[in-house]
Formats: sequence, structure tokens, C-alpha cells
Amino acid sequence: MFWQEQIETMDRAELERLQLEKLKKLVDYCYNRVPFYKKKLDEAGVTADKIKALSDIQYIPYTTKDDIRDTYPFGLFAVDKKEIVRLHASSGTTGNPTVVGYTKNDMKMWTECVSRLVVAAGATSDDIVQIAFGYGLFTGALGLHYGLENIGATVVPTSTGNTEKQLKLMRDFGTTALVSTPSYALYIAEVANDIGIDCRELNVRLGLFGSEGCSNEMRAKVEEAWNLFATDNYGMSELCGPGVSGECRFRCGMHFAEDHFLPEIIDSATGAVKPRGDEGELVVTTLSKEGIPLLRYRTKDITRLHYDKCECGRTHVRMEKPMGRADDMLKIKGVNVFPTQIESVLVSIPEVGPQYQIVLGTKNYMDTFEINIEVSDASMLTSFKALEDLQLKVRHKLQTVLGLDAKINLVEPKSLERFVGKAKRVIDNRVK
Ligand code: DLL
Repeated sequence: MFWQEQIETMDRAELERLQLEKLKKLVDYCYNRVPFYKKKLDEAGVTADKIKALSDIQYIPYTTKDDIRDTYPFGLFAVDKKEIVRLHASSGTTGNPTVVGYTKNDMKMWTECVSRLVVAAGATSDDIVQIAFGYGLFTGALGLHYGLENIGATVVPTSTGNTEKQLKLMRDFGTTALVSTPSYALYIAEVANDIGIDCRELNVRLGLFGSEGCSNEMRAKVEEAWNLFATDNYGMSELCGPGVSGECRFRCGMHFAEDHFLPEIIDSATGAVKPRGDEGELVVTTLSKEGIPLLRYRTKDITRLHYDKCECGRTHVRMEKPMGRADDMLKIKGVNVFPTQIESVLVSIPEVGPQYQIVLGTKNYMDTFEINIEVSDASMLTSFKALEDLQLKVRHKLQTVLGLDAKINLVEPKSLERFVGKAKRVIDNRVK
């Protein structure tokens, strides 16, 4: 049930003492090793001896993705390059990618954090785990790979794509767990269906999903298609990759690896720290990283933290599935909405989905909001009346739940684009 029980169930007061001790050391470490931090800390007048309580973290300035990009490639590194044993980078679509480097100790910490979350999810050394995340600069595949090997599981590094082969290996090897994005898991199930394999009959009993938003409704679809138990885990390359937080069997939030990552919730607009339990932007300070330590890193992910104890016995704070990223929030016809909220509504309607596409545009200076969504049964497309009724139903449900009117385009099953990595569900063609 636990990988590092003593740490995972540590008494909260003791955990906070450990965090404070580490935070002080980190401020010194950053000050003495990274000129960027020295300048920022000097400007803010913060030194390690000014940090007397965890709440004093509020005096430390934030670090942003732009800070990493602007110092591309190694400007925020705190160690000599010869100490770095691995480099990863996020796939910046524009400009410089964000590069992160790991020392040997960082690799050890990363591996331990991933081992904790896969064990919490129910993986054991008996599992045969197929890793269908893209291997490469993306942290997902190698992160899970090391963490799973570390617990003694058998890793099958299939990477993404080649879906029929994935299925063949799954059947021949008796794969018991799947690592992928939830959207790729859905796609694999669809391909299986086409070639006459019933995923429910395979041995896969555990889904270790993550890396993209997934509503509970969508997760239920994936579980049904595979007859598996799905867990979610969260991370980002700047922080280490997967390993930052993950669900236990009770699935009431993702336990944060709090001895290594100190979370805060802030108001995205003002930068003010929010009280415990409030929703806002997640900010994380890396307490143990040597290669590229981050002070109060703004993740842009919107979530909420729960400090009450979980039934599993873990004391580390639980993070809700992120609603989305501050920069993903859509303002449609004046209404603030996250794509995951739209997904929850769509996926709860059995006659459609789960594949959809949100298309935004501008007409007469106003927003247009259309949703392309597949009907679940192609025969429906032959009945005009049935289509019209369904369109009305979807429109009405969106209107009631989100207060938004959308044009619903019902399309044939399997006609929308599928994704092997993170799904892209929003096409924003609005004139800015
Ligand atoms: O996606 C790391 C990861 C890999 C996590 C595999 C879990 C499993 P990046 O590519 O840097 O890193 O993307 C980070 O993805 O800021 C979130 O917006 C989003 N994200 C990651 N995990 C989740 C999740 C990896 N479980 C960005 N739910 C983050 C929702 C997630 N969003």
C-alpha cells in the first residue's frame, strides 16, 4: 500500500518542520548558486534567516515559465553541467523550450516520487506495465518508467502510436497496467474494437493516467471501455515531470509529495496567497531539487488543496484535478468556462461522444461557439428527427449547466481527430 510509509504518513507538524528546514536551506542554495535568484532575493530583501515560519515564504518572489525561457538553456541551473545526468524539455510550441536538468540525486528523488504514486494507485512488482507515453524529451514516459522499474514491475516501453501493435503486445504479454493519457486509452479501445479485440477481455486492470485534464465522466468511459481501475497523476516538466502528486485507491484528490514540493494556492490575477481550501493557481517550491531548483513557481494550473487526512492514511495534502490552466480558461460570450466543464456536460449524454471539438470564432464582432461532437451510434444520422432532438438536448444541457448557448454539430463516429498524446480539444479562431 505504501512505498515510503514513514514519509507518506508523517505527522503534519513534523512534515511542516521538515519543509521549513528545507525551505531555509533552499533559499541559501539558490542565493549562492544562481545569479538570477540572488538578484531577485536581494531586491525583495529576503535571506534564509528571515524565514522563521512556513508562511514567510510569502516574501519570496515568484518564478515563472518566462524566467526559465529567458535564461535558456541553462540560466537557472544551480550546479555545474558535469553534475547533470539528464536533460528534459517541454515542447514549447513557440520560442525556446523550457529546459530542465537532473543531478543523480534529482533522479533518485524523482524515481522515489513516481514509485510512491504508482504504489498508491495499486501497482505492484507483479504488474506488467505498458508505457504508452511518448519517449523523448517529454518527462512522462521516462518518469513512469524509472518509478515502475524501481518497484519491481515489468516495464514494456511501447511509447505512443502503432496502436495495433500495442494491442498485440498487450494480449501476448498479458499486460496488467497501462500508462497513457486518458484520451489515448480511449483511442486504443476504439482501434481494438475495429480489429475485433475486446479490451475488457484483456488483462489490463489498472490505468495509470495523467498529463492532461480528464473529467470524472470521461474517466468513467475509459474504465468502462477497458474494465479497469483508473487513477490520475499530475506533474510538470519544470517540477520534475510526473511524481508531483497522484491519487491513491480512494481517489479523493492527488497526494502531493510534500516533503519535496511545497504547494501554495494564489489568486492568479493579484498574486495574493489564498487561504487553505480556496481554489486558485497552484504555486510550487521545489524543496529538494539540485539541478534547477524553483522558488515559488507559478504553474498556471487552477486547483484546490485538501489538508484533512485521507482514509488511506497518507497525510500529504490532496490536490483536486486541475480545472484547467489559467491561460486555458475560455471566455465565451462573456462567460468564463474551462474546457473540462464543457467536457463533463458532453460526456454525461450517452447518445454522443466522448470525442468532441470546441470551435470558437468571431462573427459581427461577437463570439461564435460551436461544438463538433460524434454521435455514438451512426444509424442515428439517418433520422433527421432524431438528430434534431439530440442537438436540442445537448444544447439545452449546456445552457442549463454552463449558461452558454452553443451550435451543436453532430458528426459521424470516428470522424474527429484522435490523439496519442495530450488531446487538443479547443480550436480558437477568434479575431483577437
Ligand atoms: O505532463 C508531466 C506528466 C507526465 C504528468 C505524465 C503526469 C503524467 P508537461 O508536459 O510539462 O508535464 O505538462 C504539464 O500538463 O501544468 C498541467 O496543465 C497538465 N497536466 C499534467 N498532469 C495533469 C493531470 C507533464 N493529471 C502540464 N490533470 C500541467 C490535468 C495535467 N492536467
